[in-house]
Amino acid sequence: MILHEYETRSREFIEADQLRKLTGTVRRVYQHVPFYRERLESGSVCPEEFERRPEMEALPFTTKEDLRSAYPFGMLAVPREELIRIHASSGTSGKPTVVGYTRKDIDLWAEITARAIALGGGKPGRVLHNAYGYGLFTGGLGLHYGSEKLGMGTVPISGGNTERQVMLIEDFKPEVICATPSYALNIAECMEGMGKDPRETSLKYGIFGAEPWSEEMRRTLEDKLGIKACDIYGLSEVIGPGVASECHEARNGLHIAEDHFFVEVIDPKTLRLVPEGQEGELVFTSLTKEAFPVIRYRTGDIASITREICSCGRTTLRMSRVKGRIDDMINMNGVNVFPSQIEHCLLGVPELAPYYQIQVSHKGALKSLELHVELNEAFYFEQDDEPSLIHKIQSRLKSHCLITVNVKVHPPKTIARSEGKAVRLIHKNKEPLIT
Ligand code: DLL
Repeated sequence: MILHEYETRSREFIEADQLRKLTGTVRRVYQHVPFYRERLESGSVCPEEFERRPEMEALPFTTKEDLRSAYPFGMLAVPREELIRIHASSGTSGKPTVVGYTRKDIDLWAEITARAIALGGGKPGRVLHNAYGYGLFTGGLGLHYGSEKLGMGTVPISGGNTERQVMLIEDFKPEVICATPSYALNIAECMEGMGKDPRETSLKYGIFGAEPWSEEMRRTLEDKLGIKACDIYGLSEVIGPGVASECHEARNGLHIAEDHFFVEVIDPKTLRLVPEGQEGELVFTSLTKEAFPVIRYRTGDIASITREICSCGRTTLRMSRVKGRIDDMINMNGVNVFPSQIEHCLLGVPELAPYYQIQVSHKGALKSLELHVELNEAFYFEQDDEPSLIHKIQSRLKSHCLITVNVKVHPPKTIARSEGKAVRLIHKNKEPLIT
């Protein structure tokens, strides 16, 4: 097991270290980012005051909207000339969120992702097949630098051209694959289509993230590919992949890189902290970033955290897998449900392949949910069986998620496959939100 010294420090050490770094971040943003200076002053918090009484609740939140209104470089804490990398996170509409990195930021990000890869089973000398997209998205380059830093033979294949991916996996014999879970599934299916057994490759570990996925999807991927699958989390606004990642020993929650990020979990309605173990919105403050520090960034992602020490021996705080984004929560007649919960129900149905799409139709205040599922090619199925299959799916969703849905069954291989982040939730006829 490769352990970074920080990962087994005592909680007292970690918390004192975070506090020291936090006061540094507050001082820096106050001096260099007009947005934060204004926000801190309007809340009557100056860096000296925060140092005397370091109360997180006194600090302002930062939202995606705040970052968008500073487009492109308004949130930088260093002169633009000091950036050596610029990434952007694509929004659903309008301008993207732009994030910048100094040389020091890139070095520390490489260290963070190297640690994440080591947690997930990577080792110097092994080969890593990196199928996250390269480009403005932070997945490809983020994992790439970490893999090189760890000393792995890095294959910068990016996403797409799946048959070629299969050929290179066969020829280069990587032990580790990095991809979104939905793309990893696509690669496994492509192998099967080419008459190869995905369990027979050299792959031993998968490091999957960038989109919500369920425990059932983990089981499916582990079974199909004959690997151990770990979750990796991150977001461009905070740094990119590597903010938190699972260890392959326990695969039970994601270790947060607490030497670089301070985490809080809040109730998204009241904005108050929720007790440890309770689900809420993840909020991150960066502790060491130079170019693009963030204070209490509201991620929109729902998860919980625990201080319980992991069976791998690491002491760093762990977050649960992300259940989904608040924006993707579907409210059906007062019941809230996330696509990952629907996935949980569907993947346990043997007649179905692990591909689905959820369509929400809006007619005024009325909402209806249509679930598109795909038949498992390997399962013998007759047209007459369809009503009982639909009934089975509906009862599972009723009992697990308390919702009623319309189900449409599609023939094998007809639901769109993903090459990056899967689009599983589609809103039809949604009226524009008035803000
Ligand atoms: O998705 C960074 C990343 C790349 C993470 C590769 C992991 C692996 P963004 O494009 O800015 O950055 O999207 C960030 O994706 O707020 C979550 O909603 C979602 N997300 C990221 N990782 C996970 C995960 C990258 N493991 C947004 N589970 C985040 C669930 C995830 N959702």
